[in-house]
Amino acid sequence: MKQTKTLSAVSALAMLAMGSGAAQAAGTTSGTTISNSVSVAYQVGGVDQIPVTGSDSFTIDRKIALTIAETNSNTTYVSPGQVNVAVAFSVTNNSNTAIDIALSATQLSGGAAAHGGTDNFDVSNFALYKDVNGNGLYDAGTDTAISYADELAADSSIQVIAVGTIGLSQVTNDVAAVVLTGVAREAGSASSLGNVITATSGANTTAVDTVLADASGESGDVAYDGMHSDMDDFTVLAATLTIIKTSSVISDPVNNTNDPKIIPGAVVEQCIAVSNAADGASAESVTVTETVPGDTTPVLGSYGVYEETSVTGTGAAMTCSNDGTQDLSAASGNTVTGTLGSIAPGAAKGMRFRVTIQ
Ligand SMILES: [Ca+2]
Ligand SMILES: [Ca+2]
Ligand SMILES: [Ca+2]
Ligand SMILES: [Ca+2]
Repeated sequence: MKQTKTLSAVSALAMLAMGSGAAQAAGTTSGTTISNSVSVAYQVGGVDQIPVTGSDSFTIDRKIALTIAETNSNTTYVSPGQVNVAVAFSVTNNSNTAIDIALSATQLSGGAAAHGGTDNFDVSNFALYKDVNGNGLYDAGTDTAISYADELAADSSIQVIAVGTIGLSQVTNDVAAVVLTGVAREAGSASSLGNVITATSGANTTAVDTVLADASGESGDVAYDGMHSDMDDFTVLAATLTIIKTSSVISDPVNNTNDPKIIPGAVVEQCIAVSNAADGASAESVTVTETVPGDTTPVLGSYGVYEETSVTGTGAAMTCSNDGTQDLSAASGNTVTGTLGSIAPGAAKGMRFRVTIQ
């Protein structure tokens, strides 16, 4: 007997689950009519009578909710001058009906950023796009400008990207903070932004009533206001180069290399040491160009330029380590060029060349 009861309870549950086949995280779709029937059996004089039945039905109201969320929990590192940098957000409809979501991306003017640091600059060419190929990056010709999510179905999401350009003068640890705010709107018609959604005031009615059920966001919206927001940011990693130039006399026509002095005809070796700050980005394609003064002549064919992969000393005491590779073609006329390549954060390289005093 007990087993029978248990079985019937299970199948009743299964039926319920199947009956609400559109069941979703947002719950039963608004406008759905749920009917309850009841049957009362009874006997008179020991004989079963025709049961009495009754029914009731009610309509599911609208729960309006939305979530704006950055798609990763990190800042986006950028370089000075970098174009089309992007931060990505998901826009989710948590309502039990399709809605439009109006979207506005703004930039903070000062204040705490989401991932530490304080907002201290704005990106330029700031714009919001639908991330059509979902890679979190801006792809010209693929990603499309967007100002609202249209006819977003219950429980579905789109990804958008806020895109901008970093100024060339920004320095390491500069932060530009971005806010994305979504406002729930009526789905209205396709390809147009629907009207503002307002909550039903007063008592429940037999029609489809509306309840705003959104949470409070990260910037400027509260719970149950039909809006949601989240913040993200760009953090600059620049390469900060320091250049120290030193010289030493190698020989003169009188003393040769024995305590030489800088007299006409003397050969002077110059070192240009270049270091990159430890807290920034790698400096790439580093090229050092020196135009030697008019009273000197580069020692070209016989000496050229030595491109050094390290230096000795730090800061103002940096000088060439003499580990360089000779490059005989690195000078032309009075111009001497050292091609140093990449200098990693915290690393230093140098170039050495010689001039003759006229
Ligand atoms: Ca800013
Ligand atoms: Ca993209
Ligand atoms: Ca619409
Ligand atoms: Ca809210």
